[in-house]
Formats: sequence, structure tokens, C-alpha cells
Amino acid sequence: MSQRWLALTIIGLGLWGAGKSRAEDGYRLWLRYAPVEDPALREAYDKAFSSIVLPGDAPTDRAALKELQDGLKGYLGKPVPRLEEAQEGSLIVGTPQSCPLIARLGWEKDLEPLGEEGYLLRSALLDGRHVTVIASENSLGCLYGVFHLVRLLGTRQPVAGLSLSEKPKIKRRILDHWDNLDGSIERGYAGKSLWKWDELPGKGDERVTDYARACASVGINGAVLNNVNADPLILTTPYLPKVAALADAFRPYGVRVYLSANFGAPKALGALATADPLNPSVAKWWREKVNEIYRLIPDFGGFLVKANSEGQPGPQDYGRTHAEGANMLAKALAPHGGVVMWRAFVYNDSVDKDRIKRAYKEFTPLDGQFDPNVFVQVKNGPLDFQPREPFSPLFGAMPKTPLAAEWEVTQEYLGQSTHLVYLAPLWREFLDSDTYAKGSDSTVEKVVTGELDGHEDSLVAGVANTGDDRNWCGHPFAQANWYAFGRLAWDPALSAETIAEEWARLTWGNNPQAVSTIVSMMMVSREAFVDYTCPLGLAGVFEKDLHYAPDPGMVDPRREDWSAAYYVRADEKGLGFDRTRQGSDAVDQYHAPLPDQFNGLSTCPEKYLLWFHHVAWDDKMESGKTLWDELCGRYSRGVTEADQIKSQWESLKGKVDDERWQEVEAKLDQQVKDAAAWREKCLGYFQKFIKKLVFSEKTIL
Ligand code: BDP
Repeated sequence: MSQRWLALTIIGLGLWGAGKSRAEDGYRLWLRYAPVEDPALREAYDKAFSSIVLPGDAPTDRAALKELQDGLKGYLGKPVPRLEEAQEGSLIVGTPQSCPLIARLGWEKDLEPLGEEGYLLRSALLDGRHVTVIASENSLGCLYGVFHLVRLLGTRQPVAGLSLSEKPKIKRRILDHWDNLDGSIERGYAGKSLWKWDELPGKGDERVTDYARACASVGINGAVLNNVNADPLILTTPYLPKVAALADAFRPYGVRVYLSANFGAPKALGALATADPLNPSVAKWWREKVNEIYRLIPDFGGFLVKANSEGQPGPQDYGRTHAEGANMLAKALAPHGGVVMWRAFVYNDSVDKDRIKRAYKEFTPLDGQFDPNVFVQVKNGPLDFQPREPFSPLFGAMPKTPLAAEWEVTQEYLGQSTHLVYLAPLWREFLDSDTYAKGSDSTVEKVVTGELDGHEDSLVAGVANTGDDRNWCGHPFAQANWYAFGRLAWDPALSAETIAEEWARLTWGNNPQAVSTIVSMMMVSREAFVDYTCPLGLAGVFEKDLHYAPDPGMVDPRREDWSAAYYVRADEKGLGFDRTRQGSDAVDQYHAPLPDQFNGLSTCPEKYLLWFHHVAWDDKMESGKTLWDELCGRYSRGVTEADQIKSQWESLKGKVDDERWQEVEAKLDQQVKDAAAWREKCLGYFQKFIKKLVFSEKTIL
């Protein structure tokens, strides 16, 4: 080969390599570290971060160093050296113990209240040199500070005069994986499980490290590895080393491992004839099991338990209460610092005719009976992760028990991995809801952070949407929900829009038109989905088992309360579930003034109208239209909004990479088709009940 050809081949290979490493297949999530476009800004960053001083050498320090090196190299296009001594423009990272320079700054008093995960990110003058400092009491806090800094750079923020101090408002920020041991994922729409049980505990899996790294980048510090419908096998001696291997991989990134425990395990695994929590042999079995786990995983987080729910075993099988069951496990975990997350997702139909009232009726009498290391984990709404529900009345009704909030990041009822639906507005609505438990401003947010009732420990869980699809979440925009879960769990006061903008910039680049268009698409998407599936407080409208499309007439022969028709309650008179004092009286599970507000037809917020009321077809809505006309208008608005989201996306062709553009475009195409079909299906079903009246918008069908 001639010299020239050789040179060209090398250049060609280099470009191919570069192109490949820059492939926009979604794998890199929001951690793309794309080059800074604006030369002036790049120069400013270059000057501000000319070297890294990070003396720590613990695994978490090494993770922080790697992140900084990769981040700065990506943004600035060249490696930034690591030095031992600070220079003008050094970035200094560490704890007062690991880094003498930080000790010299004398910031201990400022660091102390920030705890192990908090950090300071400040510009400072050290021996006459301008430096930037990330300081924490702990390496993990430093790592979080590093992720904060690379986020600032990725969103092209100024970095002069930094004076930031952060600490998480919720202590445990956990992804709940509903992953089965055979690799399938319950309600997973992004491929198979990331945990390759057959290969574990063998060689390290880069993907697992990248998972933990992505979690840490948004502050997630825990993962429940397996499905709440738990296979007891995960607790057996052959499986625990596999669990430990994952825990080892997560540890540098501060992600602790938790497991879902099958309450019937001692019996199911054949060790004992009973799983009665008051039986001393059962308690002993769990104590020994827990000890075995902690021998392998010293920082194991604890157990998540779905008990006496949807066929899962539980303490009630032995005439014991949820508290008795939870406390037995809690006592085994307490000496090691572990916790129990006991789910309140129960709906025994002997408790009340209205499914949504049952969890409250079962759990509120138990307030005060749970051990201190038990969380009662409550889904945001009283039904089941619907596109819109009022908050569960359990929030604000169990002041003596720390309540964990459970959100569904995976879009089981919100278009799965086909529809673009940004969930932060849904979670924001939940957090902002006022429970009135201690007068006004007793928000759900304050219940969950522990502030309202003075609980030290706090927890928010999100049912994960990750899988082994190359882009992790199936839909490129579903990544935003993983991102938003972490950001809101860290700071539940953040606005949905702030998070959307951060994510858009980091994930799609900083083109101003692209950013504003993407944010606007995201911000309207949840309301659009509500409109074309279940407006005005409708819920439970989804098809059997799959839960993708609405099917409001569906009757499930297995259970009345698994039937859409049970929730929708369409009849000749009208639509909606009467939960007023004339009906099931669910309104009275809330604190005043909510019961009166929800009870009154004219005072009930329209977004919850059909959740609380059976409304006549010709009743007048706020708009002055009849219910039927309003419904037609809302469904049509949803279809229009889906169309607009697609047009907005189309305006970005060429403004974002083509690879992901095409992928999103194809999904939006399906979303628009679905929206129109779902409007017809729902209105077509409702219309069948309207016998006597003629309405103006009936013709739209
Ligand atoms: C429902 C899901 C089901 C879960 C259940 C739960 O359809 O797959 O097992 O919740 O939360 O939403 O336990």
C-alpha cells in the first residue's frame, strides 16, 4: 500500500471510529458530553477547568475522576490533565480528609449540614489562583457534585462565580425493577432485564456499570432488583452471590441493592410448614436469611414486600395484620440498618365495594403500629398508576408512619414505549396536592420528604422503565422519565419544565429551536394523553391485561374491579363513578375542606369530575357545554395535540441527529393514529348509552 493510501485508510478508519463512537443510538442517554459549539464559551470553560486535582482513590473517587475526564474531554475536545497541585483554573474535588487543599479552605461548618450526599460547588480563590471546588463530607457527595458540574456544562451555563450548595430532600431514591428471574420484565417495554442472572456472578458487565452511573447522575441511590410479584428463589444461596455481584458493581456509584421478598418464602422454599410471622421459627428463618444476605452485601438496603395483594402471600393468610408481618421482617433487618418497604397496594373486595377505598381502610388503623424501620409504600393515586388520579388519601392519614411514594416510571397505562408522554407534570401535580392534614400547605411533598410529621427517613420509589434495548427505555423520550424521576426524587421542588429543559439540552443538544420545541412537546404530552384516553377524571378505562389502549366497555370475568366498565359507569343517565356521600363516600377519606369540595358537583375540580361524580350527559360543564359535548371536545383536543406534537417534531428535522429523529417520528406516527382510534373507541362506546338526546358534536363520529 502506498504511503498516501495508508494515510487515507488511517484517516478513514479514524473517522469511522469517531462516527461510530458518536452514533446517536440513545445509549449515552443524557450523558453525551457533546462538544461546546460556541467558541467563546468553550474558551471560558477551557480556562475555568484547565486541570483536575482529585487526590482521592476510593472506587467512588475514581468514578468521579473518570466522569470529569470524559465530560471535559467531550465538551472541550481535548484531555484535561490531572495534577497533584492546584494551578490557575484547577478543578479541585474531594473531602476535607481526602484532599488537603479542601481542608485548608475551612468549609467544614458549611459541609456538615449537607451530609454524606450533599456537596458544595464553588468558585474560590486559593493562594491567589482562581479555582473551582467540589467539596463534600463523602466521596459520594463529590460524585454527585461532579455530575452537577457536567450538567451545568452540558446545558451551557456560565461557570464563573459559582456558589452552589445541594443536598437531597428525600433520603432513599429508589428504582423498583419488576424484573423476573427468567429475564422478562413485568410491565417492561424496553427489552429484557439488564440483570443477566445466568451469567452472574461471572464477569463484569459494562452495561450494569453504565446503569449505575446513569442512576447516580440524577441522584438515584437504590435499586430493588426483582419484581414485587417475587420469586422466592432470589433469596436462595445460589442466587445471593449474583445479587452481591450486582451490588458490587453499583457500589462505586452509591446505588444500594434492595430485594423484593416473597412473604411466603420460608414455606415456598420448603424450609418450614408455615410463613406465619408470629411463629418463632419463621422469624428465625428470616433473621438467618437476612444475616446471610448481609454477610455478602454489607450495605444491603432491605426488602420490598407485596403482601396479600393480587394473590401474593402475606400475614393475613395467618390472621395477622400487615403491621405484624412488616415488623417481623423489620426486626431481622434492623440490626444491620435495613428497612422494609411494605406496599399498601391492597384491594380486598370484602373491605369495601369501592376498590379505591380499601387500602385506606386497611392501613389507617395500623398507623403507629409499624416498627421505625418500616415504610408503608403507597402508589401516588388510590387506584393504579392511571394517567390522572387524585392523590391517595393515605398521604396525610398516617402521620406516625413514614410513607414512601411509589410512582410508575414505566408507562404501563401511558402509552408504554410507543407514546411520547413526559411524566414529571403528573408527579408534580401529586407532590403539589394539599392533603390539609395539618391545615393548608400540608402538601404531599411535605408528607413524602418527612417534613410534615418529622420523619427522619424518607423514600420515593419509581417502577423502572429500563431494559436491555440499546436505548435503555424503548422510546428515546421515555429516557426523560427516568431522568425526571431521579431529579424530582433529589429535589421534589423542581418544576417539570426546568427538568424537561435540562434533559432536552443534555439529550438532544443546545440548538435553541430544538430545545424550546422539545420542551413544549413534552410539557403538553401528559395532558394530551389524558384528553385522548380518559378526560374529566375518567380512570380504569384500559383494555384487559395489556393496558395499552382504552376499552371503556371491557368487562373482566375474573373480577369486577378489573373491568373498565366498573370504573367508567356509563349508563343512560350519564357517566362516572359516584363517590360522593350519596355514592361510595370516598370523598370523606380526605381532610377538610377536600371532602366538601370533591362532594359538590360545582366545586369538584373538573379534572376529577368523573372520578367523584356520576354526571348526567346533559349537565353543564365550566365551558357551558354539556358533558357529552365537553367529552367530544376533550377527546378531539387530545387528537389535535398529538398531531401538533408530531408537527413540532417534524420542524426539527435536521436540527437533531437523524438517527433518533427517525425513530421518534415513527413512534409519533403511531401515537397520532392511536389517538384518533382511541377517541372513536371511547366516544363510540359512550354514545351507545345516549338514547334520548341529540347533541351538537355527536356528528364527529
Ligand atoms: C399493576 C400492574 C401489575 C403489578 C401491580 C402491582 O398491572 O403488573 O403487579 O400493579 O403494583 O399496575 O403490584
